[in-house]
Amino acid sequence: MARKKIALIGAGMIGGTLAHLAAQKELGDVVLFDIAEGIPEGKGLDIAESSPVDGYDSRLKGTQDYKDIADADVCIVTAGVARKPGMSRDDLLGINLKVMKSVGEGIKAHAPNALVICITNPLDAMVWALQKFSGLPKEKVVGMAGILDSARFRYFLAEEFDVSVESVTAFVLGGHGDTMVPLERYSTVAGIPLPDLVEMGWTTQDKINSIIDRTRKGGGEIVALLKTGSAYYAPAASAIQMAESYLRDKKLVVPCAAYLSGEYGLNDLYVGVPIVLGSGGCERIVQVNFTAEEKAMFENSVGAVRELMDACIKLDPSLG
Ligand code: A3D
Repeated sequence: MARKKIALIGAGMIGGTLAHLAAQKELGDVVLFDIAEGIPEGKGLDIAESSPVDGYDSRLKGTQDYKDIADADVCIVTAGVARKPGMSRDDLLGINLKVMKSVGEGIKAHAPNALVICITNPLDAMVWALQKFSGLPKEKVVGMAGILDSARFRYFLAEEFDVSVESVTAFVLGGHGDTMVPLERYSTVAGIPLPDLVEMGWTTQDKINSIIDRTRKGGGEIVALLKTGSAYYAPAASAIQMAESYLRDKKLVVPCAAYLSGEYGLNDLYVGVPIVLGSGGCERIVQVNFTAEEKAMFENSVGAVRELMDACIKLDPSLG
């Protein structure tokens, strides 16, 4: 059986980490594409030189030519600019929208059958624009944010309870940003929901509230520490989980930015919802019932995503 091909569009901090993880897990051969000459070639060669030590056979190639991504099975898009301290994700919109246009056209021309996973911020608006620019089927274009946001939530909860991260599940919906919606009653330790854990005396509601706040600001916390860019290890790990679920048809139920056509009463937008991710791409959208409070938070988050989409349309009326 021929190896799968993973194309990484953008070979910066996340792109390089994606290449390393994809190769180590032997998900397939890896092509790193970037406009910066030498960076994708250098990272590809450096990672390839670690393969005899680690014992994997993925091939890695760096390029500035879209032809090299031909027939990729998965394209993971991180091209664009990342946040620096003092910047919000939304500040990136103008530059990254132009980048999505060129990336969308490159993927359309050379890898139209791929699953496309967008990571570039501001995520929900960029994945929406990327789908339009590429013209790929909506179920084959998804955004990575929810796995990362829930991983952060899970990590902070595991620390609070002093239990394994594997025993903690978390449920985060909505747009990727400060309006994201962590759902307490669907977040558990070994199936026991957070409100029950508060009743059992494992923690207090105040502590849960501050963990939720830290989760919402999780990206900013890393930006403030790094000073030169944003998070890349956990974002890369999250996107690799999505690629793996698609390539191995695992059908993981994971929160992703997915295109809604009627689900949650919404149309023509991408926002974070739980999906079944298998060989068909986004195979199903899981619709949960909200309490009044959760509904208000979700609507607020959707409003923030729509504002960014409107800003995109102003910059590029072809998206309207
Ligand atoms: P960085 O290390 O700057 O890498 C971006 C790369 O994109 C650079 O190597 C650029 O040369 C390259 N690039 C720029 N324009 C183009 C183009 N037209 N075609 C191809 N390559 C191009 O950033 P990073 O890897 O740290 O982050 C990448 C993106 O992910 C940023 O927009 C971040 O804001 C975003 N991000 C999203 C999340 C989510 O959870 C959604 C988390 C962390 C970062």
